[in-house]
Amino acid sequence: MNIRRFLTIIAFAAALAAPRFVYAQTNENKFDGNNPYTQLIPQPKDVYYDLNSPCFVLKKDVRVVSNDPFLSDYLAGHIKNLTGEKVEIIRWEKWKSAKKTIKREHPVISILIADNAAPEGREYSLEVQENAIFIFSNGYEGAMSGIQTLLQLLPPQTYNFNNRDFSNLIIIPQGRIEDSPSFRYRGFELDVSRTWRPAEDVYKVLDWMAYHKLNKFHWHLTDDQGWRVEIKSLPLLTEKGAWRGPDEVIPSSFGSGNKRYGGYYTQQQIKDIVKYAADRGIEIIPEIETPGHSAAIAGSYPEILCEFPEDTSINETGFSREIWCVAKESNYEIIEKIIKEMAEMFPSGIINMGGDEVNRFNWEKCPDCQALMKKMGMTNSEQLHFYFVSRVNQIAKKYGKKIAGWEEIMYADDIKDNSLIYVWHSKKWGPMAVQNGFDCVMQAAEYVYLDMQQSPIERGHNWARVIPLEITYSYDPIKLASAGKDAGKAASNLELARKHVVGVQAGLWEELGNRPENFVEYQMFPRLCALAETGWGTSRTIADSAANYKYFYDRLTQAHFARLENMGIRFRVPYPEVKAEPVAFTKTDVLISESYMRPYKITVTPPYEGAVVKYAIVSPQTEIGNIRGQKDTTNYKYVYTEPIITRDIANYRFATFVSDTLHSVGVAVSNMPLQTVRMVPHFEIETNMRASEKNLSILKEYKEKAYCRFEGRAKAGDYITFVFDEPIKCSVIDIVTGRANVDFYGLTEGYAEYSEDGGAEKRLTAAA
Ligand code: TNX
Repeated sequence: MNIRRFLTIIAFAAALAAPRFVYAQTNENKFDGNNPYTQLIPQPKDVYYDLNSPCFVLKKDVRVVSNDPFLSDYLAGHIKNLTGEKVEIIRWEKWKSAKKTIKREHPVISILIADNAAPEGREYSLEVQENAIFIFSNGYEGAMSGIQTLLQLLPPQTYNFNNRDFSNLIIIPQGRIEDSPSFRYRGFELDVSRTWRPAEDVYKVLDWMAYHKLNKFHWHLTDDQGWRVEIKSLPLLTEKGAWRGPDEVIPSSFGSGNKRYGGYYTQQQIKDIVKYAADRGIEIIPEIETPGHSAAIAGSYPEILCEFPEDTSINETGFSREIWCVAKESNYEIIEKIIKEMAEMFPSGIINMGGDEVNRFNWEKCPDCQALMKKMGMTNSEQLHFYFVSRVNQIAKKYGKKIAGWEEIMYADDIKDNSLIYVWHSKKWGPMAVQNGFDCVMQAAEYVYLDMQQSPIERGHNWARVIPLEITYSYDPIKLASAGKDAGKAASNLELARKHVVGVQAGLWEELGNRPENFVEYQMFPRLCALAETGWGTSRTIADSAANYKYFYDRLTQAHFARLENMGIRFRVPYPEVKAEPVAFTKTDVLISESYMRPYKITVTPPYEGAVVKYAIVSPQTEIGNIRGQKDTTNYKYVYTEPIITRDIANYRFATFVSDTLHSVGVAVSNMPLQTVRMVPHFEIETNMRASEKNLSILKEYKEKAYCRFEGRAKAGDYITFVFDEPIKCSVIDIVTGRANVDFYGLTEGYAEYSEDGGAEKRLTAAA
């Protein structure tokens, strides 16, 4: 292709289409509801616009011209959601020869990929003129990013493939964007082992990533609770290792209950998904967990384990003792079989071999591992891990792959030039990785582990911390990786961090992914929008961090929520703040209120401008938040418009509504102790299981998150009896086992006995 000539033609067409105009710089960084250039996520690098010149008008006769067939189809498909009509696509070659017939009344959107097409130092440019839009990019990924920016300049229905409400007037003001990301690696990791996600779900995730300019999908395909990728030479991995439940090689866990649960991707499905991702500018980096987190493969091929009487008990974090024996040569042959087939399925230059949380208990008992240690002159069993990683690295190299792994693999020999380290304990391992010259992806648990709770009343882990949106948005991977004990050290680390931190990634571990429905989306969004901006390198354009966050939050709630909704994402909606204060007694109050319960005034602060808050009047026991992930069946009937005066402050629940069906968790008055808003009947506990008095007393605290730790695992016949002073009435009994917020281990079946009106006992059975 003659690119120079093409550019000339475009310049010519552009000159015909509109007079040149002066662009205004948007450095004010303020959201403006009438200006789409202030509504983009991630915020591009350089944005110019002109609100005074005639706008580009998107009409049904718009044409897409491109030298890339997929990209033109992709864009045309999204535009059709707005116009309702098939968009004419003109291939570049044809357009070139037919240029004279292109008339001014046909708006044109052209996408051109060519060397040096983008402005210096940028990956793409997007220019909107009166009758034409141009995306110029040096490469495919940049062109995809340019298209994503353009989609965000259009109405949100462009993401809605079920849209039937076509608008006649779609306009974009004139403007120009010159853009490129700061991090070349902008990733999202999904664990499909703990909760099985079929291929359709993965396709959706890839679409959502592309919309946010995320370009690496780290696919956590294996773990203790399920092997999810077909390996033809090791068929038992998916015949057995993909399933858990009664009589399966993997016991039930994470609420999969007393039934067979699981699934896996066939090689053909994987290849299709890899292609789908590549079309959207996304590289898939697969992960096979070794040598720990390997109960699924150990269940299928027990010969990978050390040879001595096995202790298969698991501890409560699910980090099992079933790990690969390091000393068995045959194990490296099995690993080679896996890597060979993985290399055929995944074109990525990287294969992630896991390496986190290796429980070395077995190695310390295994005579063969002990002999190997002796032979190699090792003094610590951790060195066996490094030995294993080096061996796996050699195999990966044979298939042209770099090895990636969690930070724990870092001290293995000879992997520096052929590895990528994933840092999850950022404070310690971020600086350690960059100081030791390792390229790394920063996946700092305390900012971007999307399995963490978004607030204390919502479902999720919290071991890293509770991670609300602001925390994810404040993520600064370079700062974390360059932290040093003194200022001088930090400065020199900064250089190293800039050099070695290749990117950022958010991760969604799925121990708690089984419910409620759509929990993946709930945990991903909107926190992934914040991560997208960190990855793009524009999350701290304004020096004042509060103003910076406000600009993001305005773009998100005032513009991007509508996009997410049209993408079909059931994202997490922020809940309102609800406070109550006592209202002065009046004479009539005293008269009517025998219990002397004071009236209160409840005031609600909506979580963002324009948010609709609705409320319901319920029983005081109604759950607050969604710690247990049950479906919220509350009927939020009333729209909140002004403060409510009531004596029954315990009976009100409030939720933010984005649409009739998408709303936040329900919350109660937050500034009163639970006892004030709930009735607390007194009871004693009897049990045959062993626990300290202190632990048992926790059960009586009436705190949703409190739990009692018993000694040892529960067995059939164990019981806890709650003996209430007086009969109590309730409509629901929840039986929860596991840890606080994390009701995933322990029992798969249990029952509660209760009686109605003190009569014969009835049984309520439950399977977890
Ligand atoms: C730690 S992060 C793990 C995962 C768990 C996760 C839960 C990492 C490398 N290992 O196996 O799923 O915590 O938050």
